[in-house]
Amino acid sequence: MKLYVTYGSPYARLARIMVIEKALNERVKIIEAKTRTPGSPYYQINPSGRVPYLIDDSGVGMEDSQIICAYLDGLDGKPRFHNTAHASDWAYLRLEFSARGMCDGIAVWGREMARPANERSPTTLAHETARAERLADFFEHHVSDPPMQGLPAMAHLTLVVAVEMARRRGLGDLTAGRQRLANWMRPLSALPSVQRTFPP
Ligand SMILES: N[C@@H](CCC(=O)N[C@@H](CS)C(=O)NCC(=O)O)C(=O)O
Repeated sequence: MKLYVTYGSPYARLARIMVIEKALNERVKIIEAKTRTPGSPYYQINPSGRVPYLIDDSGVGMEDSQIICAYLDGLDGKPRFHNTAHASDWAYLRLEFSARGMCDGIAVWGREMARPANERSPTTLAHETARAERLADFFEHHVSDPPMQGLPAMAHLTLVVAVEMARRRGLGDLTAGRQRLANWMRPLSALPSVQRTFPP
């Protein structure tokens, strides 16, 4: 299989974490894609131009970290990060999707910052910073909820990747002054799969 990524993408990072967690390193070749570049040869592979993108053993391509992570996690018939009980566990799902919403906002912030300084929108940057802070407050109150405890699932990985991206890209340390979130993050940030996929 081939997994197209960029090393700064939080969504591609989730797929890369899954490859490591599920010991698929031998089966999945990770390839860096050239995104956001007019005429990139990657557009011939994935017309949307986004990462992650997985081409499976039969040559079929699939886009989006949610489906790719679920696919990779389920290949051995023993999904660990997509517990079947979670599929109808609304307490869990609500948190997973809030984590994803947080990641989406921080990604928008990162994209804005990647533009030339004179093309950045201060309104967008302020809007996304405020969203990230509000969601960090939300998780400060919810990381001790049962769905955020125990073995890591996609909700945990998504929140870790979002908070680490905010810190790495310069939006700020969302764990500062949020002790429960900081304590909750520590063991997850220390997972070898999370460490090995830390963005450049
Ligand atoms: N919902 C998608 C989001 C993927 C996404 O937005 N990827 C960004 C990188 S963080 C990308 O490939 N951007 C390139 C572009 O928009 O052309 C997922 O979960 O995989």
